[in-house]
Amino acid sequence: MFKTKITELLDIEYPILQGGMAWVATAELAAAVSNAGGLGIIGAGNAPGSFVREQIKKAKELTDKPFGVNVMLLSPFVDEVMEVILEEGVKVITTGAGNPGKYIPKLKERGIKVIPVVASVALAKRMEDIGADAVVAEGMESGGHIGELTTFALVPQVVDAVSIPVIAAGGIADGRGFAAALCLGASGVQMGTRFVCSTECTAHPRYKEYIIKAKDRDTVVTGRSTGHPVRVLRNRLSREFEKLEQMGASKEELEKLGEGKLKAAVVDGDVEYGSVMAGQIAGLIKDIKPVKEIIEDIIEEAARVIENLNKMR
Ligand code: TUI
Repeated sequence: MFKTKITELLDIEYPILQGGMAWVATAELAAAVSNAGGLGIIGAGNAPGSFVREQIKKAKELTDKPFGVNVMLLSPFVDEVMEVILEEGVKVITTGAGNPGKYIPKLKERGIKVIPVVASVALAKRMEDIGADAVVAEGMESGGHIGELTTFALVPQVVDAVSIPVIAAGGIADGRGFAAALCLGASGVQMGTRFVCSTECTAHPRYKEYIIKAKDRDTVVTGRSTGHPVRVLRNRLSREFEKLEQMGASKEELEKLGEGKLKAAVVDGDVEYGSVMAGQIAGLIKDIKPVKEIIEDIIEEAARVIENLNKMR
């Protein structure tokens, strides 16, 4: 029922990608998503090439299915991570937080599928022009580094502007969101926060619980003044960040405050003074369940929702 250009392009069963979240999207989570019929994606984040190589090797042991790597373009290790991706024969990459243009020719030459995450029509078109296989159109409902537009406004505009398949991201965590994304013209979805709250996700239990406890208005965007806005769940760190930003703190001061804080939250479970990146849809997520169940529930609910569309009107 949900065969799309994305299931075909990536040779997967369901058009569901797992966001390549730094520290959170480990080989274990990525392999679980791929084994369940989606596309699992290892998050390279700010990690060096050697760490990414280990993760790729581990994922290869855990699944025979295709999986991807997300390259965070603000990382100081982008060049070596790209080298590792070429050497390890990774089949698909996504990129985030920037323009991957200069890397695309070499990746394409080696037959690697390139799917940049974009937050605007202009970047989507540029990516199509230089050979991207698809784009993820990510709305500002997402967790972590975000753009300006909402998913509902961004996705149909990107769909109309490019001919390559579009994957919707931001604010999607159930079958209704999945079906809505398809209605907007997307060929698939990418979800982050929903997969954090999975059994297989290796993030600290307190990180997962903080998402489960979150209500609709519990995320805030910090770092707008630095040019790198980041959506997180409100806590002591976000309040301190906001206070410093209001006082007109320099970019350097703010960056220093943020240093190591994502790891503190994800690995050490410091949900008060760590950076608990999560999307606005956190308020909808009420349980931690196996990846396979998350995906199957979404597909089942979406099928039901679509079938009921005519009856509801
Ligand atoms: O990249 C993400 N989400 C992320 S990256 C990240 S790590 C980080 N930590 C602290 C500060 C900054 C990053 C945490 N979450 N999502 C994909 C995404 N990319 N969302 C928005 C964009 C984006 C925004 C602007 C992509 C390109 C862009 O402009 C580039 C251009 O040249 O126009």
